[in-house]
Amino acid sequence: MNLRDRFAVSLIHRAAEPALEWQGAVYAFGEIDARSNRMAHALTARGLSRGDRLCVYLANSLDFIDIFLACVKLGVIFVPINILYRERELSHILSDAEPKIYITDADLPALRAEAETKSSELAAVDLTADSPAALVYTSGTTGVSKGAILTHNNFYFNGSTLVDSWRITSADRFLLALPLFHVHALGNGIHCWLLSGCFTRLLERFEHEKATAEFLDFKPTLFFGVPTVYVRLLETAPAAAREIGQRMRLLVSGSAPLPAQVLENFRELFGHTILERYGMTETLMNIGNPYDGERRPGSVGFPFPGITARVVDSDGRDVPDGETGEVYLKGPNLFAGYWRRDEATRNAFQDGWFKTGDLCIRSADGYHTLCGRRSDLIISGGFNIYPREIEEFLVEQPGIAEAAVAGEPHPVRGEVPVAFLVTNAPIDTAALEVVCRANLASFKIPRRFQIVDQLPRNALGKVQKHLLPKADLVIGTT
Ligand code: MLC
Ligand code: AMP
Repeated sequence: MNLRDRFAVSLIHRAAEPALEWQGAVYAFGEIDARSNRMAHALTARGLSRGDRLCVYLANSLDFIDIFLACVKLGVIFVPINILYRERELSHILSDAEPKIYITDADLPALRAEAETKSSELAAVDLTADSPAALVYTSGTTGVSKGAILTHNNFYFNGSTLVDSWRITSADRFLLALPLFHVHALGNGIHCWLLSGCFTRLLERFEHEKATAEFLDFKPTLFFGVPTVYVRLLETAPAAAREIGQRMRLLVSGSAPLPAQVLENFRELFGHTILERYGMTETLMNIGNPYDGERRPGSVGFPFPGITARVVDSDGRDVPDGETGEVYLKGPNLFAGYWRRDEATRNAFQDGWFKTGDLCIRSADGYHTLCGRRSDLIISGGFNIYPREIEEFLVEQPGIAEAAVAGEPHPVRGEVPVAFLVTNAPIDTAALEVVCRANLASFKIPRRFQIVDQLPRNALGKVQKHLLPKADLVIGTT
């Protein structure tokens, strides 16, 4: 069965019930269905058909949902792009995915107008559970962003597993504030909404200044956030936090480590224990704390039903409980490979197990605790940053001979990137920041630039990032 058939439980069988609130207007499931059918005709008229790629560079909106559902129904491969990306990052994705259509804000008025004239009936397209539904770009340790091919069944398995595990029903009220261009909101958010039939309020983005008001106004029972969101919510006044907590059924955190102290402080303030889970673009959700039973601070819990996790040493042999190893995974959640990168796909697997690159310890009672990564990936506010991409950009700039980018702890974002530079001419770090801002997504801009005489390297010449000096902020011309 493909996703269109799966979504019918809500879009068709609950057609008259309220589905989505967007910018103050409420849309029934039947309207969401009809809108996406009309959009599908408009896209077909523009020449799109099954197997073609369509890129969107859009903030959260009803249009985003219309276009996603239209793609699902047509068998068009949906390629969401992070709206914080700049030209350099965009052009890589556009040349790699080779979309037939690329939609930005500027295209929406015309596309909407074209859709409005179309039929709200749509014939079925021949699709299977294994048909590709989306390419979601994720960077590898090489710094080259690769498109993870996610199938209809990957999304269905993930969504239905979460609906069951987290007891999501049509009685829930779901506040969806994360960006739809990543799998957290797309794979978990959209799919839990449509598979459960819960009523959802979609926000354009999470704005911490407005968060309390949104919670008090919408009265959600269900919420998904990244750790930065929960750190921000700790600023909520105690009376409001209690009121929000009383109505809430479940708050889930993922995409980056949730500090145990944040979980404890949140419990104190809101009276709720956040459920932390672990996922990846290539695998969707893997391991999660139990709905019933202990949600252990700092741990991500047990593999979801149907998923097998192993913790292995560098030779791929299982390590005993209590010892650190890499997480290997198997299950219907695993992606179908990287788009047009057979070698990278082969390297990502060993004997059918997906090698996550995440390090973990399993306790004797089966709880998994993540404790680092094989690569030097930085996660800032839930957005991934591959240092190599920034380093390559920095050494293209005049005066910079070598660059090393590392993560530095940050109280709200978790980590922020900082850059260490070896220069061969005087450089103006303020001007450098401006150049970075014009070319890289905002969360990738190094928060400090520190000039050093040399980078610490091991005998093989590899930079030893843990030996980089603690940075002092360098401002202005040096
Ligand atoms: C962040 N910014 C945005 C934005 N999110 N701009 C537009 N739209 C958005 N959706 C920019 C701001 O302009 C600003 O840029 C900077 O980011 C920080 O903004 P802020 O207002 O101070 O936000 P803050 O309260 O710190 O919260 C940031 C955040 C954001 C939590 C809203 O980090 C975020 O949306 N994170 C979610 C990422 C996510 O969904 N990851 C899932 C990946 S999937 P400037 O230039 O001023 O700094 C995955 C698998 C899994 O990992 O397991 O889920
Ligand atoms: P992405 O490539 O954007 O899908 O990010 C996936 C990565 O996010 C994983 O490989 C982990 O390193 C990290 N991640 C996701 N959830 C958690 C979590 N709960 N705790 C720690 N790291 C996490």
